[in-house]
Amino acid sequence: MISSKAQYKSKRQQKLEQRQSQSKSFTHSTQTPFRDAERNFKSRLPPPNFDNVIDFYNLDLSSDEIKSKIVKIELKVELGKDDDEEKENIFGDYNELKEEKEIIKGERRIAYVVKDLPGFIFIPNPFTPKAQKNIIKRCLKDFAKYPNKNNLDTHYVLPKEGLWNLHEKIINGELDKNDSRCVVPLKASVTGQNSLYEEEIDAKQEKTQKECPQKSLVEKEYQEKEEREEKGEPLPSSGVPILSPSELIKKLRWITLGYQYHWATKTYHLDKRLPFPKDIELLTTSVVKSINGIKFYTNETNENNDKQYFVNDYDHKKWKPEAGVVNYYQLKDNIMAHVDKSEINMEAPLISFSFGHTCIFLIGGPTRDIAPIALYLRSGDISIMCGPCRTNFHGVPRILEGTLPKYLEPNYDDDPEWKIYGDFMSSSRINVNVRQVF
Ligand SMILES: O=C(O)CCC(=O)C(=O)O
Repeated sequence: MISSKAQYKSKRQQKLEQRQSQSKSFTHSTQTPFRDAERNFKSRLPPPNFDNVIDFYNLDLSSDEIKSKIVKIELKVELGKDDDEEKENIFGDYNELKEEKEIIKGERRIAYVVKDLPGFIFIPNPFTPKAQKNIIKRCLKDFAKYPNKNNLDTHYVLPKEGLWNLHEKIINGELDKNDSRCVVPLKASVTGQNSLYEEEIDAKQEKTQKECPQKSLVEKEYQEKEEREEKGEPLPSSGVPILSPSELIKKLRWITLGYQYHWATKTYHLDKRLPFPKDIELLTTSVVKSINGIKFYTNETNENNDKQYFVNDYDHKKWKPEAGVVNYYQLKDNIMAHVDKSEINMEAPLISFSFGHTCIFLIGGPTRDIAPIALYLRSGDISIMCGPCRTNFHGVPRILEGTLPKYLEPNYDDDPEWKIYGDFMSSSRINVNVRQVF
């Protein structure tokens, strides 16, 4: 007897599939094309359709339609190449890059553009594994701590030394399990709500009072609470879980660099400007220099049927990286369609670096009604949005499991220091994106 596969599906599974297909047909008739694309890539069952995702590393395997849209261009200057030859290349040693050819497919002089997306530029990974690891370490150890703001600040009293540093101490057995730092206290406890850790806060308060008798911790927290209420920001909640630094580090979603961002009003705190990290500044300056003057023909024509071209004329001498966001994704995370338009200077490009697992990146047009293009962003890849593309909707609907490059795995080489970072990266993707505000 020939059996159909459906016969072996459990009732629960059949119901689930029925519900999903019903919600799909509803979606197609009522949702925007951007939302449709997001739903496709977020779907676990049935799995997404990856047919039209642009893979810049395997263009020869792409459909003719995709091939006809992509143009390979030469960057104006080699990335990381400085007039001062003695200076260490911020993308890593070029000889090392050549030796690692099998795992690093990018070169330092090429980029790709998409004809119907003028202003979007893709640079395949120009980094050595070592340079990538250095930036990942910076994102976890140095950037994810005070005074940079992050998503956990609202609810937790974060350690000044940084969550990552405490996590490292715990893993390395350097912290006694009774040490109070093994648990991150909730802010709600100091603003009068329930918490199991009030004793700890009391102890902290006593210490603060000794060090700074004029201002107790409670007073400071109340002041912060009032400020948050005035600005319409979320208040600390006692309903969030109480966790150790090692558990909480996996809940880190973003931090801000340079001008700190106020998410509730979508504006920058002009009074909270922190020095921008030099290494990230150097990376972006090199990228902006390399794309200054690139030109290509788009798919558009004018009324005389003349082919239109796009030229990126943003002068790299004007580039000032002033604000940045580091996004930390766990495998199930995503970022929905949005436009980054809080900057006063919308002429300057937005530069974005990917590290760790591969993601699906969607980039559309000025509204969600324009169907987005989907592409893979792998570790080390750089994407740039400038010109008309600077205000286009974009998002990350999916991180792809099992795509961490070998050289970022915890035990890939004999670097004992990397092990703990590699463990974190086994379920993560990190994105660093940088903007000029003025
Ligand atoms: O993770 C990415 O590649 C994009 C992040 C992004 O769109 C954003 O932070 O605005």
